[in-house]
Amino acid sequence: MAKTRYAVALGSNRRGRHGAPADTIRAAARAIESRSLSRIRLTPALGPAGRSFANAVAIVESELDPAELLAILKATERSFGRRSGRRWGPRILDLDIILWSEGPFESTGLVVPHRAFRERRFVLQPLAEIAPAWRDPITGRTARQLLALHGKARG
Ligand code: A4P
Ligand code: MG
Repeated sequence: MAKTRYAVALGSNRRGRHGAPADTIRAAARAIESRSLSRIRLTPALGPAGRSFANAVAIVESELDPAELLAILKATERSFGRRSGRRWGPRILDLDIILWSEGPFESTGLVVPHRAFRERRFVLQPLAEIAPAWRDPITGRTARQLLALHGKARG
């Protein structure tokens, strides 16, 4: 396959072998050979995860399909020390595929675009920063529009 583009969301709310959450995000962006990384923001935890998160979005170019890329992301999470455990639990590193340049993809539990990204400011803000014109293939809205709508929905 020719090179395709991905938007990958990175999150961390526990120290790991690479240091504090923001250092973990920077090291993870290098590990997945991302072309560009948004600013890293500290965001309050959504849900019962507790400690606040460092969050960012990276752009990755790859010939892999989404299922193959997810396998690499999971291996990276493991190499950073994340153990599988409670969903939503504190984690050293969480890597989610948000968007793929080739459109929607679904296979064995993997859903792209990520099901929840339109409701998550901690994803929309960095996404709109590094890829404002990227269009969500489901709603037809750009990242910038989704961020603006999110702001309105929350007043
Ligand atoms: N999966 C399905 N679609 C995708 C996708 N597009 N990208 C499946 C990645 N994975 C996808 O994920 C569980 C399974 O979801 C994967 O094996 C894959 O087959 P996981 O990463 O192992 O588990 P998780 O991270 O606990 O679940 P998930 O759904 O990724 O959690 P969330 O929804 O990401 O929530 N608050 C702030 N402020 N910032 C955060 O980053 N993150 C969470 C985690 C909660 N609160 C947060 C943040
Ligand atoms: Mg995840």
